[in-house]
Amino acid sequence: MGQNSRFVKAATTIAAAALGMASAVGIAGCESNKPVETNRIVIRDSRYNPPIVKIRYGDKVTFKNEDNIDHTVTADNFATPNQVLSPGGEIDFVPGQPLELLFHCEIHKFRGKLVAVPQNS
Ligand SMILES: [Cu+2]
Repeated sequence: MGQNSRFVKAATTIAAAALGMASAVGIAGCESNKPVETNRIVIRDSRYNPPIVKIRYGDKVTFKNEDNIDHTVTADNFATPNQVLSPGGEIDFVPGQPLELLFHCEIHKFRGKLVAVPQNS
C-alpha cells in the first residue's frame, strides 16, 4: 500500500512537470514567448520571425517569405489565413476582431502565433 501510493505521487509529479513545461515553452523552438509588436513577420531559416506577434485588430500584418523554398502560413484551424508563399512572396492578413491565432507551415511544421488586441489596449 505504501509503495503504491508513492508511485502514484511520483507519477502525478511527472505529469504536472510535463504540463508546466508545455505551457512555459508555448511554441516549440522559440527563444522567447514574449509577443513582439510589429506588422511584419518574416519567414527565414524555416521560422517565423518574430514567432509571436501582437497587433491591434483592424491593423494589417504582412508575412514575407525570405527563404528560397516554399512555406505556408496556415491557421491551425485551417481558416484564414491559409496561403502558400513562394520565395519572396508576401501575404497580408487583417484580423477583424480580437483573436489569438495559432498558425504553422504545412510543409515544415514550424509554428507561430498572432495576438490581435483591442484598439485601445
Ligand atoms: Cu515551410
